[in-house]
Amino acid sequence: MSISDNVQAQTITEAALAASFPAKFLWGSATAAYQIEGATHEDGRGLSIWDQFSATPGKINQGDNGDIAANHYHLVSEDVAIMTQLGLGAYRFSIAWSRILPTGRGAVNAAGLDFYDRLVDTLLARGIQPFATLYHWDLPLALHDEGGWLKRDTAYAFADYAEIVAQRLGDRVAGWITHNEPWCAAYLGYGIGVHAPGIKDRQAAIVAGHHILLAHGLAVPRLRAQVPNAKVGITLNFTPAYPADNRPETLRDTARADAFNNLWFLEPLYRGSYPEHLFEDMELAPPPIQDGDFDIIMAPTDFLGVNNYTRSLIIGGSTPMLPDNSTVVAPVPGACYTEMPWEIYPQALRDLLLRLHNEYHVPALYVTENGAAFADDWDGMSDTVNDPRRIAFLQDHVSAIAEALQQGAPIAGYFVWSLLDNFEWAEGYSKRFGIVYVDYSTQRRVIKASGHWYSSFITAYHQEHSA
Ligand code: GCO
Repeated sequence: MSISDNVQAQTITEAALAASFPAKFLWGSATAAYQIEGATHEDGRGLSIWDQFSATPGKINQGDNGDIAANHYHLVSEDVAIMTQLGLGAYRFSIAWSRILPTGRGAVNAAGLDFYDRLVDTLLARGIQPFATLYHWDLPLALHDEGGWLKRDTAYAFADYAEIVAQRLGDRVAGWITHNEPWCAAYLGYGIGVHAPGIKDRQAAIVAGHHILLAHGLAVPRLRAQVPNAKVGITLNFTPAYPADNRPETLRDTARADAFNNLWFLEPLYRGSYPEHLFEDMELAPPPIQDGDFDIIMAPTDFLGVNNYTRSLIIGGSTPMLPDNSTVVAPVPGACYTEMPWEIYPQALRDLLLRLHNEYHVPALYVTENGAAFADDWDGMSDTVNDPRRIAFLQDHVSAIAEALQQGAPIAGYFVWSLLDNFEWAEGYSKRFGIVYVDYSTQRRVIKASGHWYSSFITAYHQEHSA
């Protein structure tokens, strides 16, 4: 049963939906190192900014941290077996920089590389394509102590690290994602301090963002030099902004929210400049841009990773618009929300994919994250967890992707966020995004009904395509 009436395709059957996807479309799921691995003090791993941030009182809900998380570091075989059972064709994970280079640069920790090497081999042995994200927010603490993303040098350290990983994992990785959601790393981490490293300085966010983009651009040729056929991309988060009415101030504020939330990182990558007026509207100065930076940042890539969970509905306020969602109408009358609480609006994903195709001519698109947090409850005995709202969410978003595909968007794969319930950053373990439930007291995994739904959908897809 669908709870959203925003997507027209709801009424077509699951088989027809599956059939509407092209051959070789990848059905996957995604995770990130700090959110699932645990083992933060094992096998030579260095500390990251998330270890420090989580250990700071008051930063994380309930004082949670990633020390144990979903214990994936130790349960990796079991977790890959679950992926196999689900029938996943791809798995997006992230590599913890400080496992590879405990102080961010210099001596390589062989045990760290070994862990990901084994993971990649195990995936390939099960026919699951590995997609590796090199940076999902866990900057080595030693680099932070030298200034972190506020320092240009960190971008060069990142490119060295990327090369080391590529040397080892080489052409076994199907897709390389340099950075995950630079917007979050920069703005949430440096601008408003709700994520590590907890700095509250909006000007610093602009600087950090520029150096993250630079890091991406420097890493792309280094990856290609190691792996000539590498498929390289970056993942951005998007919250499409819609106007709540047609008043000029609403349209103006919607455009501003769009520039801030969606274009800040997209435009430098694809157009070689920051959105016009972005920094002015934020009442901030541009970052320190050196000659040639945009040429580096615009290094051609093979795909764009798209993370999308919700939209924002903007109403032009009488108060000056601050580009921080402060004019978002909430709640939207009649809308459904996830636990985050984010409005469920699948049409935003369709519109977004079409926009990236039509306006930015992105060569290929992967939806590298899409999913929902709900308050899932396991009774401690059953062999599944009922999560009908997550099933509806996934169905509706898959339908939205099908529509974008039909209208020409070059979408090559879909990764559900997330495989496992995990450490949801400042929210700690209170928000469950998994299609697999994790009972944190025993580390037992229980495939939720949404996991079973996804699995049967993937089976239907293969049946439709083998005919
Ligand atoms: C994100 C992160 C994930 C989050 C997810 C839900 O990229 O924001 O990649 O780590 O857990 O988005 O908030």
